[in-house]
Amino acid sequence: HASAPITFAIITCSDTRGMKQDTAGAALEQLIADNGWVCRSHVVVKDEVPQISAAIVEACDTIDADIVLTCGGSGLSLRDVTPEATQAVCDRNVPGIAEAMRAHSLAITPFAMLSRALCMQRGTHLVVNLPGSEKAARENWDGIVAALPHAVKMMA
Ligand code: MTE
Ligand code: CU1
Repeated sequence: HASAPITFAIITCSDTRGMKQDTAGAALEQLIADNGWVCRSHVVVKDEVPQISAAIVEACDTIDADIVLTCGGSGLSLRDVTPEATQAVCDRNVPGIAEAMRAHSLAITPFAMLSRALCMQRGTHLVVNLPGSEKAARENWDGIVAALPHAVKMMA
């Protein structure tokens, strides 16, 4: 029988955007659906470590999403704390996914090297930091989407 669709949660991290302005999160919802996968939740939180970490824990432990996509807060501004919030609640680094995002993105813009994005496991859940602009989020998704089904299969 066909395997169950991969489940996702989206956490947009922004001081300035609400759900209405979150075109990157909306684009990710559409990309998930286009693949026949399921987005179980989509929230917007402020650029604060406790809020972001709590949203990641809820997405993994309560919502039980296979893959948690954070969106934004991975740059060099001192307000960008999404990687730190990710590291605080995850146990293992998966560097190849972040490397793949940056390798793919560097062919598009040198600004890709300014991403501090992490990809980490929290148990059998995968947390991926994506950038916050819609264009950048789409391009980073394109760089990793091919490996996501196998990643989820390996964590089962
Ligand atoms: N990656 C791609 N593919 N395209 C982009 O336009 N923008 C970069 C980078 N990665 C970009 C990208 C920029 S300008 C920044 S500051 C970092 O992602 C971090 O973005 P964030 O702070 O929105 O998370
Ligand atoms: Cu930037």
